[in-house]
Amino acid sequence: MLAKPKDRRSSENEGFSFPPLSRRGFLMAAGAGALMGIIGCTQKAAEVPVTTSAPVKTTAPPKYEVPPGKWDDYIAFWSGGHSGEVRLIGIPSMRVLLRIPVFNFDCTKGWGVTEDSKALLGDFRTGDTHHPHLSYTDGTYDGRYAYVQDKINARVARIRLDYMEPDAIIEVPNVQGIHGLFPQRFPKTGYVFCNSEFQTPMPNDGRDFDKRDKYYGLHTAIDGEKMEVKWQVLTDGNQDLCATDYKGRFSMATSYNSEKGFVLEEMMEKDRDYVIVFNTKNIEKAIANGEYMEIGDSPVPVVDGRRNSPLYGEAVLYIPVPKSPHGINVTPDGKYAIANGKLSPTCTVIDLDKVEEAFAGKIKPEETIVAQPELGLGPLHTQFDGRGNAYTTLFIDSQICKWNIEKAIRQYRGENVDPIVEKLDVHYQPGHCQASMGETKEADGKWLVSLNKFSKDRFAPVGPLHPDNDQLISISGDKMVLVKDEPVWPEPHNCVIVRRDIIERVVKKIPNMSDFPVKTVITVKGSGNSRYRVAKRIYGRASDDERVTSMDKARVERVGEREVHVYMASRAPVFSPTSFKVKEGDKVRLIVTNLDKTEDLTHGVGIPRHNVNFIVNPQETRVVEFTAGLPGVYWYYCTWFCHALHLEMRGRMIVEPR
Ligand code: K7E
Ligand code: CUA
Repeated sequence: MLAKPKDRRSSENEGFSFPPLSRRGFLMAAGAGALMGIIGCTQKAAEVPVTTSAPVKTTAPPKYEVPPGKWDDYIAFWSGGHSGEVRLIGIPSMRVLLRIPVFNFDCTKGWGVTEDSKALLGDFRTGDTHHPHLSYTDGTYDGRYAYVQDKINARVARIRLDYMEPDAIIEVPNVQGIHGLFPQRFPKTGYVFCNSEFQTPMPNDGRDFDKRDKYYGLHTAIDGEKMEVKWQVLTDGNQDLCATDYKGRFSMATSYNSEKGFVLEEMMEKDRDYVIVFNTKNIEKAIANGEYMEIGDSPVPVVDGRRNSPLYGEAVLYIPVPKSPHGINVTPDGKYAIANGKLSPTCTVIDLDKVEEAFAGKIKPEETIVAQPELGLGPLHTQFDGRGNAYTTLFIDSQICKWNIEKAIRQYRGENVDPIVEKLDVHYQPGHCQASMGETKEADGKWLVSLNKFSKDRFAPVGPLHPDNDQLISISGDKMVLVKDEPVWPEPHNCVIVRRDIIERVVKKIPNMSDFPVKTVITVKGSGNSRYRVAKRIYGRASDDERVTSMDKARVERVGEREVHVYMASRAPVFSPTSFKVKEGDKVRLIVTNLDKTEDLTHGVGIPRHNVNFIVNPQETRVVEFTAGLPGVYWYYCTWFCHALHLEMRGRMIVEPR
């Protein structure tokens, strides 16, 4: 396995340099003022000619209001940032339709209260979601699942789209800072790939903590159907954002810390970082040939994708790009991957067929680059309208830059063309932007949302914490038109905008008795910091002894000296039983079945002083366990306004002295 590196493997030599930048150059060169911009100041550079939404007097704003009673054309999946949740938002109205607790504790639903959700969550009650993406078949959404990562605890969750609830949460071994996540787009998902933004010693067991060169990142492939960690690839440098191609050949990561720096200055030392491309087939082949290692006592096969690895050039390729790239996005026609410069004012356009040639050893990694348009300060993420245009957020310039991809390629070849079509001011400092169906081959070029990190003075003041500002922009005409500001609870990073019909055809309006989370299968592998936990929920039909099938079958069963099972039913506006007795210190297992069959007829159960608060949708059964507290009467009541007599929907838990 120790072959001599082939020519192509050493191609990213230090001598390679980029064409000189004509205008403002790298941020570092632009000085401390520009750098301040990155850390939140609104310093604006005024040298680039700008068109804004202001002069567009002739274009009537497109219709974006959704009248009362009408539905949105799109349902978008929004990340919730450090709230740890995922939100569903209608586009173009931007109405919030649903919040899906994922990694967080949520007392609206009782996420982290019910036994099924506790089993999924494991030890952690906090998360940081950045990148929600849906499962694909043949390059577009198939309506099965959404996936989202948790940066804090290096986890990936899957949400069932028929049920709009997480049904699996898995930890990723030996990594920290799961940031970029992207599902395989072709032929289907398939793999869900995710990146470790932080590098750690491998294994991370307290040795080597001070040795910079011993820190690595791991690119992880998860089986998105079975929710199992399949393999990992060890890389030099960190991995930030993630993308996949439309032919099932590659996954990709931007790497901004190839320096392996611990602190900011070290991370920004070099003028060049990388897009790391992972060749799925060749990695699978290497694993089949036994060319892998294991880290710590995690059983996951790890392929060596470092630059001095014999597998370099086969399993992985490092494409040099300017300083500290951030987002990576693939055009809907599948031809190009676009790496966003962040500290460079450019985007780098990589031809994915040429990447295949580079893997075949025919060309060098840098020869896969076919354009590098200079767009403005702080390019972070790019989107597409399906008509050949790209839309790049400029964080520091606080703009969306619309540019033409083919023109950028011609310019790179030396033609005198300007790829920039238009720039639109946004307010302020956008991270991601997302176009309707923009992450699929069906990008339809109707709407673009700019997810701005700062709202500044756009909304009435409400205290030191400001909302973010997500702005809706019409991109269906020749000009971009800003149509709406929407304050959002901090802080979403990204969203994907999905056609409504894709969701409408799968989502359940009323579950049935077989939609009960009957059990959660938990597997724990490895140990120490290589330990990882996989929790998968199985839905099915609860047996008749596990729930209540009619109001008169509600019952209380003492199953031991210190344990009581309470089988409760709800039908608006009553609970059955209307009271039950337990003893101080009893472990109480409360099983509640909502017998109502009407759409919308959810009930809630709250018990004072016992941390019990959860909902049960029509026909569902949910289970909560708690310990009975001090002797006394505790009124349990319905928390969900379900009926004219909702306030009367309550009963007494009587705790007797032991
Ligand atoms: Cu740019 Cu986490 Cu997608 Cu935020 S990342 S912006
Ligand atoms: Cu049941 Cu309110």
